[in-house]
Amino acid sequence: MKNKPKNKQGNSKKVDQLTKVVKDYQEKPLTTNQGLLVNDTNNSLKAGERGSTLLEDFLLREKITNFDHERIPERIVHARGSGAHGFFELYEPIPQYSKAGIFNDTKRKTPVFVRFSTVAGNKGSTDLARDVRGFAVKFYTEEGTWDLVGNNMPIFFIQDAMKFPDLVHSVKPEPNREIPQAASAHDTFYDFVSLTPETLHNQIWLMSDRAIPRSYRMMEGFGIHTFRLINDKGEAHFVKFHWKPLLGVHSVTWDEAVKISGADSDFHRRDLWDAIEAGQYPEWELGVQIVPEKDEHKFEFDLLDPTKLIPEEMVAVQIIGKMTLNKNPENFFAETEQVAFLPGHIVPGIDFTNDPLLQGRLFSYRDTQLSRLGSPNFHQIPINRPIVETHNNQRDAHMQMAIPKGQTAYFPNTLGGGCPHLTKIADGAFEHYEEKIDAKKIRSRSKSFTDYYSQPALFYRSLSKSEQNHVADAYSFELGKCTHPHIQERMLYLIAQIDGPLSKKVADKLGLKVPKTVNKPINQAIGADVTDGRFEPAPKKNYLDQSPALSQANTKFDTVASRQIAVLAANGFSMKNFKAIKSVFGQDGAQLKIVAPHGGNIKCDENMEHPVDAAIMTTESVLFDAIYIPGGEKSIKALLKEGKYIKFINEGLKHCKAIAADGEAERLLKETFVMDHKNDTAIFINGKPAEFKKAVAHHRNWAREDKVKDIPV
Ligand code: HDD
Repeated sequence: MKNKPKNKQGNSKKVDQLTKVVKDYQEKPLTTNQGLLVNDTNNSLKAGERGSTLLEDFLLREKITNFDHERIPERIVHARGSGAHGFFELYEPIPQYSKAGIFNDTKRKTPVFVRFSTVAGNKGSTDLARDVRGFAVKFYTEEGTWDLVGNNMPIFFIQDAMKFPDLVHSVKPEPNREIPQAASAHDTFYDFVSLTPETLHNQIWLMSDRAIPRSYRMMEGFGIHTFRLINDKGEAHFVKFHWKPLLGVHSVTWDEAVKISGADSDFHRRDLWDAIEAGQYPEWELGVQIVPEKDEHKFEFDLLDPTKLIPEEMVAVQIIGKMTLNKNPENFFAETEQVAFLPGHIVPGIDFTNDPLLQGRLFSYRDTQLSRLGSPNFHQIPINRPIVETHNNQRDAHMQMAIPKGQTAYFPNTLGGGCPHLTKIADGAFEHYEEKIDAKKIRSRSKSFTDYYSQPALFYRSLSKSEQNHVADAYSFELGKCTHPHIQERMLYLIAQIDGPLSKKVADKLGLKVPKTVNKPINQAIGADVTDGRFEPAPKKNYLDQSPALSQANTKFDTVASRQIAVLAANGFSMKNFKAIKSVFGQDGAQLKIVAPHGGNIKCDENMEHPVDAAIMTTESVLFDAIYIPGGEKSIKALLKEGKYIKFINEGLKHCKAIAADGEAERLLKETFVMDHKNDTAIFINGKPAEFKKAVAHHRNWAREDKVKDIPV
């Protein structure tokens, strides 16, 4: 299925459209909003030098008014995010499934704008919170805009949009004291989660490494809901969308996440920006899982239930195209903040299903843009404009940017020549899929949605040993932050339904016992979705022993592209050693960064000057993927004088990173715990640069983790 196009760059139609409204301020005079030239923007107009300020001062009023209104409401969820432009290319047409132009024309380079985000934190919160990551893609297609508004986890917490405000209110800072920021580790979240067992699947993903990614560029993306693809005969297939990063799926440790939040809370935002500026364009392949309509009921779970995934081992992911992000925004506010994603934005060839979460989302996103962006004309903001022309009779409202011409703003009309006119479906108009519905109006939930335990258990079973340990640690941390034992116990009971030993492990850390039976309050809680108890959880099933695709241990480990390698060096470092490493890593896009005792330049032992990338006082080991220490007697002596280098190396060791050292660098290692782990497969003392490179591509040596628990950093 793969006929991969070359990664051609260049401006997309969307970027060309945006370029027309980009304002360049270089060599331009300062003016007012009305175009008056200004000669003083430092002093207000006063009655006398020390006198009171005059109301007449329109320059002051304009400047201050604008400033007073600079902020718009932040997104109620996903407030903190980062975006980039790029394009999507199709490998091979899929007309048998969809008539969408984007899925049929391999010559197209469909422009995209992507926004990644955390969910719970405010706009200024840390990138490294334990959280789901938003993965929202706006495709500017020739047939109109399609938004695929997904996350980096393939399932969601709740099954019905009706519960979204409750979910969000429980995870957000508690309303009486606005604590904690960007964290799920608190009573209200676990109070809600433990009373709402449908959340358990997404909850265990939240405890996994997926919730602390190494980079936005190293996460998968998922459309989550089952959507429909419609072909030109009007036939439908169910579909789930997957984004697979070409760099593989990688995460940091929780200890690192906490420390990165202090050292650089913009870590993911900076990483995305820097990679694009460096020409290391992030890429994802788009995959589809296709299920024929006739197979809708063939699964052990309901395809309309957004808390369930279709294991890739049951329905393969077919890779159909690739997305490349190749341009940073010109202005954060105008583009990343004002971009508005709506799951309701679809194009002919793509349609919805009756997933009750999706159905509610179709209302919520348009509604929220009205308060966020202030007008139903938000589609006229440059980043939100489709690349095709729009004409309709919605001509007024706040901030109309165009001048709609003509006497008529209604349909049908004769006075406007019948325009804007309708288009036949055969000529490309959108047509809803004709789904047969014969139903009673009912406020309830399908019984087929009551299996809360099978898939969290499948997920946990599919993880590697170290991933499982991380889940246990994360539960222990999060529940350890809860102050009410009844909430902790309710959670332990539910975790035990997923996996007994896991719950026991967490209970031991909390100093509690796993409740053996469900007492009445818990029973009622589990049935709390409806009062008559019809929704008792279904017994746990095992329809698949393991799904290897769910474990990050089975991701790609074949590249060092854009990996950050700290080179610990001072004046007199060995050029020969450094050159050997550089020649192995350089051509594959790894970033070797000199971390020296001071800023400016340092000299190597061949007396050449080298720019320092970071002074040790400004950086931390958690900001790097690996550590290299070239020899050079003078250099090592200087490093030995700075205690922070020892901490730097010990931390790298504890976080299971690859470490290489040559020549005199061994003396520095003797001051660290590295010498106790000389036989570790990712530690190289006077080793081969090519082997070090392989270890860096492998991301982490998780097998080390249990052996370095005693290192006190
Ligand atoms: Fe949502 C934003 C993803 C369920 C209501 N959501 C938002 C964003 C992402 C998601 C990535 C940020 C978009 C951006 O970068 O601007 N949301 C999801 C996913 C869901 C989901 C994958 C389940 C599968 N969301 C969901 C429900 C509701 C909302 C059930 C309401 C009933 N989401 C919103 C919102 C936001 C939003 C309040 C806040 C800002 C915005 O829409 O534009 O309307």
